Amino acid sequence: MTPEQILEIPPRILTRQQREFFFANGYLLLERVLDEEWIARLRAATDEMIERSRAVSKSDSVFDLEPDHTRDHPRLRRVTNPAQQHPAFWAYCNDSPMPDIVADLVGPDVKFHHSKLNFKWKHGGEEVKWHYDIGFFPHTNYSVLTVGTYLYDCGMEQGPLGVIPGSHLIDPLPTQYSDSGEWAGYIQDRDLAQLATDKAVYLTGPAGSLTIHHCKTVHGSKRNESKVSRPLLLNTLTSGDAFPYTVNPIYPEHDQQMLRGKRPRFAHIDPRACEVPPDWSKGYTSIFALQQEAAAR
Ligand SMILES: O=C(O)CCC(=O)C(=O)O
Repeated sequence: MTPEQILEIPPRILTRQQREFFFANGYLLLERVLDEEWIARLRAATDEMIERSRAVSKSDSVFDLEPDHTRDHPRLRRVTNPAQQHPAFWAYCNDSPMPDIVADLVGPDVKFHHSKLNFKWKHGGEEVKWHYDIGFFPHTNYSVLTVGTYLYDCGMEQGPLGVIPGSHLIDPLPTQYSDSGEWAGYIQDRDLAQLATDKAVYLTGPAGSLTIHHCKTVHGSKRNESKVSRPLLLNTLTSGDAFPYTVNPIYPEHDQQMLRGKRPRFAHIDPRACEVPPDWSKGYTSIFALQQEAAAR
């Protein structure tokens, strides 16, 4: 569906102004929209995941670990597919206001693509370089977005998500391959000049706030040198009529499950081309690992 068609449908939660802001700017910050019960449930599930990580000493398909992670001092970069690691994260995708908010932005048929729980641990949690998501998982159209959920207060010191307003309207966006033709997973320095990085907006907010970014919005985040870790739960959802045409890098068991509405019988095909990623069926680690490897090369 196009933004115009979506706006014709009465909203469930968002105001018309919020919906229009998202379509014009490619992001939205919704402060404190989750109630205490959801925050407590997601925090408890996160704590359980951290406990489980103590038994792991090397990154695997669930835990992406910082190099100095230990049993006594866990340091996680990411939990991959939290929605299949703990029922609370999957319940959040189905039973919370989050998918209804997404329906106001992609239309009534809302589909799950994947989830991840990014940490940015205290005292040095890593930077995420400027990139856009749709290059990791191209779809037949761009009605694809990611909802970030702050489980704790996130200020400037914790490395909040930063977005470049309006970058989702740039076509084509710069490549995410390096000059030597290898996948980098971020925009090369020389191309950053065409983007208004000086106008980046950093989405800080109290616990229970949501950040929403469009799949073409250029975004990234700085290191967290503070004394407080920054868990950020990310869920990528799509319009029902957006179908991926490359392998889902992290093979979630809930991939393509409808969260709201029904599965459309036809794909909506947007003619704007999207650069495709490498063949993820040959392996994928995480954006942190991939960006660090590419920068080291
Ligand atoms: O964790 C962050 O700050 C950003 C993560 C991100 O952009 C991603 O995982 O694609």
